[in-house]
Amino acid sequence: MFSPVKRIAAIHDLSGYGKVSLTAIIPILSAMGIQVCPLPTAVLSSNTEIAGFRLVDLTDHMRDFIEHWKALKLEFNAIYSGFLGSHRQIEIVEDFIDYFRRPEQIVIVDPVLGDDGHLYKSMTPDMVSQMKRLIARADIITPNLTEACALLDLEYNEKLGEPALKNLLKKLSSAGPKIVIITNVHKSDREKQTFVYAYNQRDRRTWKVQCDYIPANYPGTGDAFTSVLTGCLMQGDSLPMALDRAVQFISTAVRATYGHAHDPRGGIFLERVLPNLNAPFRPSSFELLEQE
Ligand code: PXL
Repeated sequence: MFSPVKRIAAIHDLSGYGKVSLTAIIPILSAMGIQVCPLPTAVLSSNTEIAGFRLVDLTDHMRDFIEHWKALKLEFNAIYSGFLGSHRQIEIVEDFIDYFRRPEQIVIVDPVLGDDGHLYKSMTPDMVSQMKRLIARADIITPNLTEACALLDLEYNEKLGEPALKNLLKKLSSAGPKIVIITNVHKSDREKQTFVYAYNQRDRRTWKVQCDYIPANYPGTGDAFTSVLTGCLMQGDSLPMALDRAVQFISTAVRATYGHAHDPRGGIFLERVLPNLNAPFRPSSFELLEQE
C-alpha cells in the first residue's frame, strides 16, 4: 500500500554546505507535498567543489539501512538516485530498485558522471559501465550532454545538431528508460540561452525547452532541476509541463543568486525561491519538436 502522502526514496549524499544533493532535494520535494525518505550515501562537510571538504562514506551501512526499510515494508511512489561515489554504491542502488520496484512507480536516475565535456575525477571507466547498467532499470534519466555522450561511448561534441540530439535521445531510451532528458545543450554565452531536450518513448514525442543562460556555475542546479521535474511528474504534470516548470524554477533561482556577491561554489540561494514551487504557473517555452 502506498502512503496517503506520496513518498520518494532519495539515494544521495548529504553535504553540510553548498546546496547539492539532499540539501536541495529534501526542501524542494517537501515544498511540493512529497515525503522524502533519504538513504544517505555519504556525509560531507560541504560539496566537493569547496577545498578541504570532509567526507564520511556510508557505503558499508547502506544495505543494513535498507534491511530496516524492508522490515518496515515501506513502499515508494518514486525512487531517485544521483551522484554515486563507487561501483559498490551503484550495485546497492540496482538491488534497491529490484526489490522496491512497484507498478505505477517512477524510477529516476540522474547519471552523474561529469559536465562540460569532462568526467568528474572520481568517475572511472568501470563506473561509467556500471552506470550504463543502472540506467537500464530507470524509467527516467536526466544526463547532461557530457553524460549522454559518455553513456553511449561517444566523444563529447557541444555543437551537435538537432537530428544528432534526437538520435542520442532515442539511443539512450532504447537502453531502457522510457523518458530521456538531456540538459545543458548548446550553452552559449553569446546567444544567452541553453536547452533541454526530452524524448518520451511511450508517445514517441520529442520536446525542447529553452532556458536563459547565465555564465555562472552553481553546484547542485542539476539536483534541483531533477527534483522539481520529479515533483511535478508525481503531482501529475505532463512531461513538457514538468520540464517547463523545472527550467523556469532553476532560471529564477540562478537569477536570485547571481546578483549577490556570493562565491558560486556555495550553490544557489534556494530558500529565496522555494515558495515559487507553489505559485500559479504559466508554461512559456516548451515546444514539440517531433511526433513520430
Ligand atoms: O550533484 C552535484 C553534487 C552532489 N554531491 C556532491 C557534490 C556535487 C557537486 O559538486 O559535490 C558531494
